[in-house]
Amino acid sequence: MPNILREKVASGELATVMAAHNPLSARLAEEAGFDGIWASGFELSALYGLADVSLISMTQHLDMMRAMAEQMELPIVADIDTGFGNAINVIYAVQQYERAGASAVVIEDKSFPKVTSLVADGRQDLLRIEEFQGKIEAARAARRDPDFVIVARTEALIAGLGQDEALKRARAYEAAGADMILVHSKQKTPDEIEAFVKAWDGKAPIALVPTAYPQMTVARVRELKKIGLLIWGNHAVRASVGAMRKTFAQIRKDGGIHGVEGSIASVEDVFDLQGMGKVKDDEKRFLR
Ligand code: SPV
Ligand code: MG
Repeated sequence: MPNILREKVASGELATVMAAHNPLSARLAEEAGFDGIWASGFELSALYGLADVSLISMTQHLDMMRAMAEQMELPIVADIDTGFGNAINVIYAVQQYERAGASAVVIEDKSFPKVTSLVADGRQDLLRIEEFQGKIEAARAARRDPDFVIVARTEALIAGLGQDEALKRARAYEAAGADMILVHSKQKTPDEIEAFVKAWDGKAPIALVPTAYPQMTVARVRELKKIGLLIWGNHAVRASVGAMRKTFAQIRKDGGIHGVEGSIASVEDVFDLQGMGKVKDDEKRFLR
């Protein structure tokens, strides 16, 4: 199967992917028209009620990613955090994720166990540049399909090390063979990221996760150029939390479910998302 994401990267187009944490949220992202799915570690951790600090195992994340891949054609960008250990762990992870149907993996330059990026005063320890280059090279060596996209993510700005360090790391990771560079920032405005994008002198396209600076729109990203991948990082789980909290509170307040009927999805809507129509057709064809 052609890697649609690779084709977009090669043609200099922008791909916009939405976070998902299970096949249902991935299907809703597909329905909304996004170019792909971000198999977010933060979202899956939250789903288990756990902090995004390397508590979820590779198997848990991989199983969910595989369940999504089995149900859709959209490319999946798998968030594999630090690669679950050193370069040896990265080799195994890349083999597993590629086989399970991912189109791309994002590996970040933090030490294992990592701490979620956007938390205030989070402990953010970065690997030595050479060590992370080894992990990128290991990822390249492990992929079977040369079109499988390897994204190197630098957390230099998140760790407060500044733009020079972020650029130095991005250049080193491109030299190690990364297809794309993800640079993350938790500044509340896009200034820090825009400065990085303007200063970026590499050939690899940039990937952004503008969660902390929501003023960054698709239109602005196109103006800035150099950006190949835009990740809406956690909007599936945040939308669900908001909707569930509101609905549950209203049911408690009303002493019944009558008040929420108009604002939640109908049972028929969920039947459609589950493929119940096909089950009924198949029953007619095959059940005797
Ligand atoms: C994720 O969604 O898991 C990410 C993005 O890696 S962030 O949580 O902002 O680090
Ligand atoms: Mg993550």
